Amino acid sequence: MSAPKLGGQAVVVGSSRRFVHLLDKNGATIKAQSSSKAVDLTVGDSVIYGYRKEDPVVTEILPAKNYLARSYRDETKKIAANLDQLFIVTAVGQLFNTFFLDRIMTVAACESIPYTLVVNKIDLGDQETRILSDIYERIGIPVVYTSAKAGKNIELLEQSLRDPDLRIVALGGISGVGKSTILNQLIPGTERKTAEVSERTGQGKQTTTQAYGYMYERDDAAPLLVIDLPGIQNFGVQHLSKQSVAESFPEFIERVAECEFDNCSHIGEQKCAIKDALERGEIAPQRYDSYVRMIDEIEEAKPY
Ligand SMILES: Nc1nc2c(ncn2[C@@H]2O[C@H](COP(=O)(O)OP(=O)(O)O)[C@@H](O)[C@H]2O)c(=O)[nH]1
Ligand SMILES: [Mg+2]
Ligand SMILES: [Zn+2]
Repeated sequence: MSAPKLGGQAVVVGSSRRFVHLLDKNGATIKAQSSSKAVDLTVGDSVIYGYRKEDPVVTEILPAKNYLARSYRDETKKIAANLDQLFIVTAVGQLFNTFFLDRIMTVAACESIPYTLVVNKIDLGDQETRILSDIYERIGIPVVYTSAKAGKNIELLEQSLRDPDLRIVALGGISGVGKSTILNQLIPGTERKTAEVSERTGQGKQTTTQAYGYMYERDDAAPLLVIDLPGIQNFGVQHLSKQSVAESFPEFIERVAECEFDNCSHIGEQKCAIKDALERGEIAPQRYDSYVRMIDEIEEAKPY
């Protein structure tokens, strides 16, 4: 009889109906049984696993420093855990959806997850998109322009991934903006892997329906986990407080001290620095609309 196998600490990189896919400290993949403990696991979670006879099982979930989550109906759904950086991917043209971008930025900011906006498909021409992306540059959000198809400026992303403090990053955005194409530029072969995973879970091969993490090898630092997030269209924010939504807008924070009331909602009040700045054209109307829509959604969910 062979010696009993030892477990240890690992990171969740994906899950299917019966298994959770883990990555141990040496970068080895472990296919663990889904136990009752593993039910609420999120990609990016750190876990302790052990062996039940020969089979790896998750025995403990370690506390996460953050969760990227969204509201869906009355539930809060976790999407990824322990993110050190979120690359919010968009594309030139119709896919540049400011409502979506502002929502995912708010959700990230509320969990203190730093984010970067990636404007992809610049090979298609980006004149009109520049007007929109400038809005984000002006309020201090880092913006990177790429063409994953032409391999353009991917090195700028690679450069930011070299930061040794990064352990887990994610690519988020609506379907079709080029997340998987970017990922495949960063880590060649992930397209194939996505297909293999999908086969196992019995889901469609083309669309990424679940988050999945891939190892990115770095010369001078520990390997980095890059999570490809599913192309979520509707980022519900009902789980957030109105206060934290307002605080997630950098262009609001620098002006709120000038509002007449400390608890100004920046919507109905007469003397409001945010509305004044909007009027003067210093705050983008798209951003203000996003804010009002999020506040409305929270008030509809909690009408008291
Ligand atoms: N023109 C152009 N097309 C791209 C670029 N990046 C991705 N695409 C295409 O956009 C479509 C969606 O890409 P995909 O990576 O699957 O997007 P995802 O849904 O965000 O993962 C595919 O047909 C890609 O070939 C790009 O930089 N330029
Ligand atoms: Mg994809
Ligand atoms: Zn105000």
